[in-house]
This record gives sequence, structure tokens and C-alpha cells, in this order.
Amino acid sequence: MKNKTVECIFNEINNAKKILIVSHVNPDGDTLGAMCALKLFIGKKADTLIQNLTGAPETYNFLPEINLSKNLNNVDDIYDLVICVDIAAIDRVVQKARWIFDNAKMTINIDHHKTNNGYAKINWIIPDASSAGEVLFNMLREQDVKITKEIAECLYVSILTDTGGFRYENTKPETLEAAAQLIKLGVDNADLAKKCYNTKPKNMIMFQAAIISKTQFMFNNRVALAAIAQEDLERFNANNEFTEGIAETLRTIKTVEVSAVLKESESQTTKVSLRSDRVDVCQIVKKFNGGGHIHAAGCTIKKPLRIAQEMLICEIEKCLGL
Ligand SMILES: [Mn+2]
Repeated sequence: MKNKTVECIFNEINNAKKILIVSHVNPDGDTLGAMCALKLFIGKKADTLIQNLTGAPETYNFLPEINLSKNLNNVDDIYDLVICVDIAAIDRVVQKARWIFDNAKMTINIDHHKTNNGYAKINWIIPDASSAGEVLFNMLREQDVKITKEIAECLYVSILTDTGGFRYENTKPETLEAAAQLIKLGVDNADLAKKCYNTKPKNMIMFQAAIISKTQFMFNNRVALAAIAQEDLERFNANNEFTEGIAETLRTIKTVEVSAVLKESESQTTKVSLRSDRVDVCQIVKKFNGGGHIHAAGCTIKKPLRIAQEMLICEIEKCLGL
């Protein structure tokens, strides 16, 4: 049986003349994969938006049609329909995109974050799904949409990256079934894994080595905290992607229960990314209006790096029951 909300979403897509598909800030494989899959399905009348000034992150440059994406400099003003993919909260949409969202006749929110509060006019949130890509895959299948090889590749990248290569516990039987279906549709899984994981710039690894080497370990090595200052970013000519994976690397240390990466951004604000295998880090970032998943969450603290760090350590300490 077809779900009414899903049917409603496809009706809106059919009826709209001009559609904008929005991925979240600091885009990852899931948001970009889902965005490109949806673009391939909708076609010409859809624009895709990456919410930065410089376009697609290098790692995901291979995704079909990603290079047609608009950025905040060249996106149009008015769209009938705005679709957010993998966007847990409306504050993951920056000012200009928010204006477009607020002024659209219709808005749709396709996501899998438990913390998603349903900020759009139509919301389709499946908290048990591994990724926005898995949610979208099931929507397309339910509506008997022909999933081309290119669409399948995008959806596979979503699922692969959001499950950490099928290692996280969000990898359910349904997730693997979806991945299997996508491989049957022609996806070269080994090739996509290589493209997602083994194409890092040399400078990124050198930058990460420098940051990891000055990690602070606290509470008997139960907490690892890496703080990235503006000068670190400048020294390695780092872009946004360079910090990706540091928190995961620190989490692989046997004693570490919570790993934290703090990044100083220009305007006296600090971006925080938390990882844990054992602790609900989403509870920690909620104190700072953040969001995410139990084992991977993030927030922005409007304080300078050192102060943000103290505030965060305090919350982590409480969470660990210390
Ligand atoms: Mn996701």
C-alpha cells in the first residue's frame, strides 16, 4: 500500500514548476548523495544547492550532476518548492537559503534524524533508516520510479557513508537489502568505496596528523579532545573537509568513550563534533542546541574556542557521570 505522505510529496514534485533541493551545511556523502539522486529523478526543473560559496566538496565531485549545483552566490531567489534532504534542523540552513525556504509555496523535509522536529510543510522522517539515501530509496521504490544506475550510485554513496561503510549500528537488515538492490541495479560498490575513502589530498592527512598529535586526553583517557584554531587551518591551507574523520580516528582508541573535535570559526564561534561508541552524545550537544545521532552529533557554540572547550568538557563530564 502506498503511503499518503509519500504520495503527497510526489504530487508536489510533479506540480511544482521550479524546485530547489537543499543539502545541509558542511555537506557529507548522505546529504549530497540524496540531493543528487533527487535531482536526477526530477530533472531540469530542479536546482540543487550546496550551502557554501565554493561549490561541491572535492571528495564527492564524482557524484552525477553535482557540478551543476548552485552555491549561495548564484542560487535564484524564488522557488515553488524547496526540498531539504538530510537536514536535521532548520538552523542547518543558512540565512539566504532560509529566506528562499520561508518564501517557497511548499516545503518538504526528507530525513532520518531522530531529533528532526518536522520544520517543513510536509515532513517525511524515518528515524530507523540509516541515511536520507535509504529513506529516498524506499520512497522511489514505493512509487515505482525507475532507479537508473546513476540514481543508484548516488543513493549507495548516501548509505555507504552514513553507515561508516556499513559498520555503525544504524546498519540494519533493511539497509543492507537496500544496498544489495542498488548493486543489482549496476552500482560498482568497490569503486564507490574507493572514491569516498581513498582520494584524500596529501595536505589533509598532514593537517590531521598535526591536530591529532596535540589532542588532549582527559578523565583517564576516556575523553579525547582536539581543538583546531584558525592558525592551524591557515598553516595547512585547510578547507572544511580537512577536519572530517578526526573525531572518528580518535574514537578508535580503545579507552576513548567520547571524542570531540572543536573548530574555531571566524566570528568567535566554535563548531563542535562529537563521536562515541558508548555514550549518547546527542544529549550533550542538545545543551547547545545541536543535533545528530546517539553516536555522532554536532553543535555550534557561540563562544571563542577556549571558552567553548571548557563548557563542553563540563557537559561531557556530567554525561559520563564523573
Ligand atoms: Mn544522514
